[in-house]
Order: sequence, then C-alpha cells, then structure tokens
Amino acid sequence: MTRSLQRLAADAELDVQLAALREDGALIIEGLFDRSVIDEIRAAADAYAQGVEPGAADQGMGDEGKEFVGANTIRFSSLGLLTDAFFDMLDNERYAAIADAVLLPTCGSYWLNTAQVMYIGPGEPAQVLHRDADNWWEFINRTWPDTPEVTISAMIGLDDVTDELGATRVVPGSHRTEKLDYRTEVETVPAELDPGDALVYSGHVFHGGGANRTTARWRRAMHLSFVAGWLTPEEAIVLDHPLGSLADRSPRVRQLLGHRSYLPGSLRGGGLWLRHVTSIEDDS
Ligand SMILES: O=C(O)CCC(=O)C(=O)O
Ligand SMILES: [Fe+2]
Repeated sequence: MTRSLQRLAADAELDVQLAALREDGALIIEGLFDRSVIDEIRAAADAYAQGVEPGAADQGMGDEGKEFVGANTIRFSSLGLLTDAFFDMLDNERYAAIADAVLLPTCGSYWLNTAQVMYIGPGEPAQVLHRDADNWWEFINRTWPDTPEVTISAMIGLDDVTDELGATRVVPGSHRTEKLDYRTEVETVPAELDPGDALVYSGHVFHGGGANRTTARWRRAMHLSFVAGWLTPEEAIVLDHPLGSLADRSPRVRQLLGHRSYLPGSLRGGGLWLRHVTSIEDDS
C-alpha cells in the first residue's frame, strides 16, 4: 500500500519540509496561506468563474489539451487583474523559501510559471497522470534521471478539497524513478486540503487532478508554480502587467512577473530578458 503524503505545519522547520519534499516528491503544508488571502482570492475567482465556460481551456494544444483539462473543469489565469490578494500570495515567505531552496541551485532567479484557478466540476473523471516538468520535455527527456529541478508547483485549497471532490492524486516517490515511464496503472494518494493548505510538489512527481465523484459540488483550488528564469513559462502572465505598473510591489513580485531581468547565478553568462540591452528594471 502506498504511503500517504506527509503533512506539516507552515511554521515547521524549513529543513523538515524540504526533507519531506525530497523524500516523496511532494508534501502538504497546512495553513501555508492566510485565510484572509484565500478568502479574497476565492471570492474573486468565484465571481469570474461565472463567465467562464467549463472545458474552454485547451493548454494551447487544441482537443488534446482539452482532454488534459477536462470537459467539466473551469480554468483561468491572470489573477493579478482580479484581486490584489494575488500579489500577497506571490510574496508568501515560506513558499518563497522552499522555491529558493529547490530552484536556485539551477538558476539565478525564477519567475511565475502558472497561476491558475482550477475548479473541477461534478462528474469529471480523473486527469491523466503527468509530470509538470513535461512542459520542458526536450530537456526532461534528454537529462532523465539526472534532471535538475527547474520547476516547483503548489495546488492550493480555496475551499475544502476532499478525495470525493477531486483532490489532486499523487504518486509518492515517483520523482525518483529510474525510467521516464508513463504507467497509468499505479497507486495514487489524494492530497486533501483545507482552505489555505497547499500540496507543494516537484515538477518530477507523477500527479493529476482527481475525479469529482459528487453530483453537484465543485472542487475549488488553484495552482501556483515557478520555473527557472532561463526557461519559458507556461503562461504569459507577464503581459498582464505593463512596465511601470508594478513599481509599488516587492522586488520578488516584480521578478516573478518579468519586471526585472534575469541575472545568471554564475558570472559566465550574460543577463537575459533585457530591454535596450540593459536591465528591465533600469528601463521601467
Ligand atoms: O487539478 C489538479 O488537481 C491538478 C492539475 C494539474 O496537475 C495540471 O493541470 O497540471
Ligand atoms: Fe500538473
């Protein structure tokens, strides 16, 4: 029987959380986000979701992408245009510390990859199991099993997220498999969440949205992930915020949203994401 995921409090030792993440490829952090932030985001997301067609998202891949997302799932991004609470979420200190520890060994900085509301509707079957790092397949495929971590993800409860509602399914330990295999007949465990809890997971761990076995209730959660600054993010969220519009936000928020240039961790490379061949921040 597959063991369940470790659950740790947000204020547990960082090293203990990182050890759990290294061991299982995922962990649940209870109370990672303040309820006030979660409540604001849920209210904004619920209001916006009224106008979003279930199954409309296609991940840029047409029908294949629609299948990945599900016919009765509502997804949308650009949350910074809906509520300022989104910026508080980006400034979350513990998630920042975990992302720093996981990603900074392979990059000078990282930026926002995906920030997406994911409401799974009644009757939706389970999503196919996958690795989020598959977005950079050419890199994963060539480097596995020694692939460095280039992305980290969190599924965040905006409401109670139960097994029955479609809690994310995870295969603990699958981030360390020798072969880059895609077996679907594999035992999974559900990441049940209270509002503000988060499933934090490696881009290398197998997971997928669970089946919503209810007849009338939605699974209300969101995804928030980062990617190494030398890779292209899944979502062009940086285009939501014109240069200069984030001047009052923290340096972290500006970096995550592409309002600062990328400076490599080693002195051998040059800066990336420059404007007029100088740093964006000097330019804005
Ligand atoms: O909805 C979920 O629980 C997971 C979604 C997911 O893993 C994805 O779309 O990459
Ligand atoms: Fe995923």
